Amino acid sequence: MIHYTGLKDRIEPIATKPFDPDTPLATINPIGKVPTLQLESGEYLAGGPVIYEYLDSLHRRRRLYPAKGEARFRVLRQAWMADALFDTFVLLIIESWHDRDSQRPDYIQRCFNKVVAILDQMDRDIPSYERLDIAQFRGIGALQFMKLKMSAVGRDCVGLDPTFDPFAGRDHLAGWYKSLARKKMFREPLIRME
Ligand SMILES: N[C@@H](CCC(=O)N[C@@H](CS)C(=O)NCC(=O)O)C(=O)O
Repeated sequence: MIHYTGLKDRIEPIATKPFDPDTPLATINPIGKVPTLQLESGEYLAGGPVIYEYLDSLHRRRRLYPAKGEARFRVLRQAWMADALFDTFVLLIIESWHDRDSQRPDYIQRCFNKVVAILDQMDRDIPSYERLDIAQFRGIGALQFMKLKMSAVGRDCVGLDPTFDPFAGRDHLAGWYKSLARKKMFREPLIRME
């Protein structure tokens, strides 16, 4: 989104490890979560939904958030689904940090069922996607994150399949992802995720 909005030179990316107790993040945002955006005024904004809408108010290209009406709330719901994919996958990552003996298989399965349900919903939504909007940006981001982490999470979490392919059997999702993810603006994250 930063590339789309042309704001790259106005934002300084700072890599941080939010779960590291020594992260200075909490001195800016008391709940210590990424994403956090510190403004020149010293004020801060926190959370993807808030930060992305703020950034969308700063550029001169076509807005990624529809201003009003049905389109706005459809896109907000789709963006929220994409966010939920990211959030649910983070829960699995956290669970994968426990020894296998102390993991909760029911909880892992519950989270993974949600991941599958979100992928199915995205697959159903895609035929009605129109021009590039915030839901599509968030969807690509969540899927890139999932692709990056799936094999490790699948290997380390009891009951998951590390070879799970989010695109298998989801032709709309696969086609849409393939056509967008190769675009330059989606291939150049501001901060490389590990
Ligand atoms: N969907 C949320 C994600 C926020 C989130 O869960 N961030 C995690 C990423 S790992 C975090 O910073 N966790 C640190 C913590 O919970 O202390 C958003 O866009 O704001």
